[in-house]
Amino acid sequence: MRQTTWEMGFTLLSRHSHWEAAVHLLTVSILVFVLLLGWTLNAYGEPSTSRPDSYAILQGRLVGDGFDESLIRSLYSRPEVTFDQRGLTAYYSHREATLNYDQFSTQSSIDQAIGYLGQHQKALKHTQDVYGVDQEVITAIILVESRLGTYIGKRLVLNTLSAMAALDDKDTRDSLWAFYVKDKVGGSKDKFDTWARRKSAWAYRELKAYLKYAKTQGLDPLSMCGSYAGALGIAQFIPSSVLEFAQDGNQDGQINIYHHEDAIESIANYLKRHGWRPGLSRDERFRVLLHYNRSKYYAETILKVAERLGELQTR
Ligand SMILES: [Ca+2]
Repeated sequence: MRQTTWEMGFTLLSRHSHWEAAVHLLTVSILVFVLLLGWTLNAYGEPSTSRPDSYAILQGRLVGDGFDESLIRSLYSRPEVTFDQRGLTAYYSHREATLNYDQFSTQSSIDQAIGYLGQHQKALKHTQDVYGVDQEVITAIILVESRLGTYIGKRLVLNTLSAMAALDDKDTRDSLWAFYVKDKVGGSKDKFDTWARRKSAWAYRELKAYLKYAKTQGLDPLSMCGSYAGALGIAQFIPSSVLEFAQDGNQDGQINIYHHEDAIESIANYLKRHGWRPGLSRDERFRVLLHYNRSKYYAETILKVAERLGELQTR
């Protein structure tokens, strides 16, 4: 038989001394108060960060664009799927932040890159011979993109791209604004809406590319982590670049950009396809690197690190 909390309290009163029972009753009352408070905040406070139901419209769009309905439904019903509103808010507020590239030219970073050149010599040399892209340039890119493969981001790529893509829906956008962005970031709603619409269109295209990549390579879409911006792997490619430029460097039959050999060859292929060839001037190399990242500071850092690695290699 079920007892209500209050009945349990009175039962205790009859079984124990009044004093002891009063303490028990007080404890039970506090517990009930805390539970009620929690329920109230949950019902009327901030929405939960885990709201896969926000993806209902998104799933419909994917199915409409030809993705298998049962695969999409089962994917989005898995417990790893979250709608991270705090993550989106942080991304919005940091979107104009710039990375300090000087950290990659320090002696410690250069030493680590030299170690990487030695450790992956076979793949780097082979790639340099086949693609005509200097191994020092590939290493410098891997250093800056993922600290030589040691920092590839902790967010599930599917969640990052899905959350951004879901901002296409006005209600989802308004909810994110009302509960998070308005107070935590501020600024104008119009500016936020413009950003959200542009970002959601981009993210939806990248999400489709990502699902296609996972499917063709037999990878679980919920097994890959990436940056808050949706870049993945050692080379931090966006999914559409993965589809177009990534290579199976270790020739194991799968393009896996979390494997060093595959990442090394993918970077070389990307640069070659954007005009890199042996004998380019420094200025021409600089311009090819701007295709990888539009920041001039980025391109300059890659060249500087690669030149330093070249000097140390020839000593
Ligand atoms: Ca491979």
